[in-house]
Amino acid sequence: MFVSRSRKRSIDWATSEQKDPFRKKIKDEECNQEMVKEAMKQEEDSNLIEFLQPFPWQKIEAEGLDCDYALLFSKEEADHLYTKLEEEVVYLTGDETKVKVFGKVFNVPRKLATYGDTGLSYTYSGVSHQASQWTPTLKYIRDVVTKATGKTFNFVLINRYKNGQDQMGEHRDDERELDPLCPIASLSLGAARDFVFRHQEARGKRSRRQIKPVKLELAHGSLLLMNSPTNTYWYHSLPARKRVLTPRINLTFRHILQDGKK
Ligand SMILES: O=C(O)CCC(=O)C(=O)O
Repeated sequence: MFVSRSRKRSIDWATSEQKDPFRKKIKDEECNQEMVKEAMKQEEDSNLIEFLQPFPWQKIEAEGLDCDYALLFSKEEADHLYTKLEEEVVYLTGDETKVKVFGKVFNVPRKLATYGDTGLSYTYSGVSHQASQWTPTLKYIRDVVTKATGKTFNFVLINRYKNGQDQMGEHRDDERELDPLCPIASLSLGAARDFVFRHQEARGKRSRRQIKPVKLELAHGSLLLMNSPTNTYWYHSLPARKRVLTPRINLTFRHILQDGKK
């Protein structure tokens, strides 16, 4: 897989067995196993440190809104992951591509796919989606996101926008099955797109309060963490943008509670 950030360590395997092949063999094998374990642990630790350090997180805060944003992947890595996802991800078809809003059924203006741990499903805008098994690239990205955040995720919702005409309307990710303590980790690949948060009391013409929307541009290779309680108070959307001519893939990693348990 694509592990350009990890440093490879080498171990000197030879030595003692060559010097005394019979009497020391078993002892040396035990010793080698210890060395392998230690080397693997060091490799894991060094990967973790490298993933935690290279990118500065940017804090985005407002009343009831708490997000973190960082460039997780370099352009080269992000290009590679985008290409792999284009090969691997199978998007939903038929009724599963529809959403129900106030009892009416609409086609979604983008493509959707759902992957995750076996047996998980997620009800999104009134339609339930079964998780397909993680692909190698999705697993890799999930693990990098886990290393960067210290959180574990068992599900990913994938949205593919063919160009700026595809979009996502205002909504909150506040479904009952989502673990409220786990942030939603949103990874973007492809065309940069505007992303808008709007406070629930500042929506519409007759809104009760005047709270400025929070606007960001989600870049290629970026990760946005929506921490609690953001999705309680703020709606988010990905508005249409005519000037955007190329596709974008967005992955929102989530932690779904199985039978109401973490
Ligand atoms: O594509 C995006 O950045 C928006 C995704 C989103 O809002 C969602 O999955 O709930």
